[in-house]
Amino acid sequence: MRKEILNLLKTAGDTYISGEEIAERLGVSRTAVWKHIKELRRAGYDIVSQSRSGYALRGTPDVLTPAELVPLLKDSLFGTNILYHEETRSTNEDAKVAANDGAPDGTLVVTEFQGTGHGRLARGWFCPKGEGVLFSVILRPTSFLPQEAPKCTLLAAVAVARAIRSLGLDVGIKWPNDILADGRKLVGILTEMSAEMERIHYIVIGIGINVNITADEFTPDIQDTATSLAILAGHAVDRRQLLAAILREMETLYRAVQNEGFAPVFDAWRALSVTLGQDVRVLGVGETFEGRAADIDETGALLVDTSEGRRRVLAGDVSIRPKGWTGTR
Ligand code: BT5
Repeated sequence: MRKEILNLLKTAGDTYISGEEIAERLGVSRTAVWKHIKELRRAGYDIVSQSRSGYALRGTPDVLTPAELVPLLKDSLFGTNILYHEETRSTNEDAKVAANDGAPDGTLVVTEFQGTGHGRLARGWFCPKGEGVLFSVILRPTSFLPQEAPKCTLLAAVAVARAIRSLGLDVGIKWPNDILADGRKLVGILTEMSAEMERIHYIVIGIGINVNITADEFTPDIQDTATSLAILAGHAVDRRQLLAAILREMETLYRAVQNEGFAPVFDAWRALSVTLGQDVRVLGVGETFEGRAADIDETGALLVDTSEGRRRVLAGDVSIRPKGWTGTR
């Protein structure tokens, strides 16, 4: 009911709508309307009232709730099943639980805060409450095999990079799973999968974006390596519109992949890459080497030309640094 009242207020725009009209249109009592309005105000909606004219919506809270996202994701695959948690441990963990319980293709898990958000190799993902976009999507593709799942990281990176570039900000993709601006990390992507040899049960793509975090809010360990959209743009960025734009890009690419395979994703990825053509230092488990990042192959692996020939680098077990890097992983 609260969602319906909110929709009526949103549709009315600046004009007032009377309690009586709301009650009539939704088939409830005026007291019930008044109670829901009180609840909406408590949730952060700025609803003004005038005794003769009724109610009008003047401001919405900066939240990623279904009430805010559904209108932006009409007819979208990722708008059909939204699981929202104001706070949670990790949206990837939530998504895996939901997927094991049968959540459908396109399920979106979104939160304002993660207590134990994580990246690859159990590394942490940090984000103050309400200042990032933290979400995971569940995919149940039928058109490709488990060994192709890592390519979904490239798909997600292209979608996020495109949505951010449409804000007029210059970002590039660092192989395999980071989006960088000014050489600093802006976005992290973590793809996980449950599968048998020949069949994917589900893929979970988790994405963390630094949106309205200020420089002094980053923890000391990432102060010199992280950045946010607000830092780059010089103003706060609307998280709802950004998330909706990313999900639209992801859906377009996902549908293209289901129909024609990953070739369009690879082409787009190459064009947005800041890794290709660079001299890199590859920090593997127990081995380090240098070379020039030449391309990605048809599996999404990075091809690095070294003095001893071409090496194929798989995601998940390496860090890529500029040539000559002497720091630690
Ligand atoms: C990643 O891992 O970059 C993937 C991060 C994915 C996070 C999302 S949030 C929603 C979903 N739910 C989850 O639990 N995870 C996903 P990796 O390449 O391993 O990088 C992790 C490293 O990035 C950390 O060890 C830090 O050094 C650094 N880091 C942590 N938080 C950061 C931030 N906000 N901005 C930039 N760098 C950060």
